[in-house]
Amino acid sequence: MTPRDTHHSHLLERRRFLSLGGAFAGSLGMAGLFPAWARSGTAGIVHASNQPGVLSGDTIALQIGESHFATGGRSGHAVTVNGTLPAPLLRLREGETVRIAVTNHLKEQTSIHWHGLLVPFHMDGVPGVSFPGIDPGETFVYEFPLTHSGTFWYHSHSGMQEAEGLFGPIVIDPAGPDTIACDREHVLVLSDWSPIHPHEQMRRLKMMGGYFNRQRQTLAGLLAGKDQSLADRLAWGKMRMDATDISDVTGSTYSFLVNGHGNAENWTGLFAPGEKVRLRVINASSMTNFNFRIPGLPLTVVAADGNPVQPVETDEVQIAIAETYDFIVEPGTAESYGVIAEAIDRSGLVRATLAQRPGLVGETPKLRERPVLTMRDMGMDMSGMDMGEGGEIDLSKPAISSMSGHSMSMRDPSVAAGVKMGPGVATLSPMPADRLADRPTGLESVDHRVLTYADLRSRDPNPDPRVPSRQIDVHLTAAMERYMWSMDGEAMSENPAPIPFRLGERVRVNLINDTMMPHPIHIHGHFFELVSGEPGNRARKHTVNVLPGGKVSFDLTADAEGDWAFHCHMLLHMHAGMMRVVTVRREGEA
Ligand SMILES: [Cu+2]
Repeated sequence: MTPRDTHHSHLLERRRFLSLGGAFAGSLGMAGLFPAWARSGTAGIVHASNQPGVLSGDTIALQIGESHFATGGRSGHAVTVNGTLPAPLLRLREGETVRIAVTNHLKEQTSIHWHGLLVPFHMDGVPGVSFPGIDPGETFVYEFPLTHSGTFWYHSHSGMQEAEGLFGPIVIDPAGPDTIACDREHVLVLSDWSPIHPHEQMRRLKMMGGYFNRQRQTLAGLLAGKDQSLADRLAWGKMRMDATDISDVTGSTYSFLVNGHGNAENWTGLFAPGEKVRLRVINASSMTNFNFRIPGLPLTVVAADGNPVQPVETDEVQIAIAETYDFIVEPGTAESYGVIAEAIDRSGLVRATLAQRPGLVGETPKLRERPVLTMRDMGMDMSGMDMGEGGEIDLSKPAISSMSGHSMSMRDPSVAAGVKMGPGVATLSPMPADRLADRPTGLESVDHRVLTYADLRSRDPNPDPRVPSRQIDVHLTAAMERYMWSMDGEAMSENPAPIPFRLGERVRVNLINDTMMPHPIHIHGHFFELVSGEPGNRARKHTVNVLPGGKVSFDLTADAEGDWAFHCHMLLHMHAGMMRVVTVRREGEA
């Protein structure tokens, strides 16, 4: 590039900026829309900062209101905190107590839940479970001690406000020096945003389960040898399932965003050559699990759901809704890298950029082939079965008949004693496999390293070494065609009995996915240990993505008295009923 060219491109960049400024001037103004850490070209977040959009100290005020939001040519209504999407970063310190006054300027009730923070249950922010909610015009003051450090987030637990933009990051610094060393930090909040109101999305999905799925298999595709074999396809068709139903609401509806920026806005985080950069990545989407990667740059995972893990290097991580991961990356002397968050159904991606200076655009790979589900995703564990000659399944025959001698009914109640059978339970996984060591959906055969849950080992020893005294099964159930989602066959609206825990008891919870979608299951008020590998340093999380047809076990110490929400973090699934209340009571109390 000649100096003249450089000058020219600067002019272009400046003109682009001015025209963007013009486009937004009528609504909110660009600067007003994003907190400083979320603006493109940010140098990152720094400790004890007074950056605009970072709220610190022991007294914080959040104003919840309506704003206009625009990205990539789509625009519409948003629910925001202090006028921004994402909401301001709360940067707090372990060991301190914080008071957060939340004022509701909406015409409907609101609430804020502090996702992953261990707080007293009446400060947990779930209307109807932990407190009454915040009515229009009211202010509710949350007050709680900060008992642990890490990367977390906050979001509304009322209506569909989370999908409309009410989410923001929380960084809690350790009381002592941070043991995860780095030269610079960025926060990346991943989200999905649609100008179609979530209630309208729900209405359309109820009418037709696959409404937003524009990737259905075609006869032409099958004849051309793409997708599943015809036999598989027929077997699936008979069961009224669609192997491309990976996500309910897809890129045809959503704009995928990094810190509120789509591809055109290209959120850029800066680095200097040779630096170790910590990326605090939060999936604040309402319905999108993301595959996260930085092509050409290995990711060293150093924390999951806020808790430090033994560093593990990988190339790609599926970040389920509501999970957070901290990565260390070392970009060296390269000028820029593309940061890619691809929706797991491959209906779209968002690219942000890590760069030495603003104005560069990271490499953007093409969307990869859409994933197609397999028999394992239907809850059929083939590993222990006699498959006949050569141990292979005969795919020329319909799946069910090729497995003679085994009960392969997809709705046999004897495999799920605790499930209330009814129209809301279309299928039960006949042989759910523990899938913690499986690569997640769609990443089974990519030709680089992929993180699995089994790779995660806690850096610090688990606090409660006891073996669980009992175990419970919780089935994730659905009738996808009718858009009915439940736990153990009962939707939350049917008022199911809460799941009771005794204060202090240690329980193993087996989550069994009887559907063909992954469900990110979240429990409030507790961390749990994933049952994978030797005990002692198991990964401690607040959310776990249960792969289709599979199962996940976790051990939990019920050490937080009160009532807690326990639910799928796909917002529309939670609203349809995949939720329970968990009660933690002292011995002898009802
Ligand atoms: Cu779900």
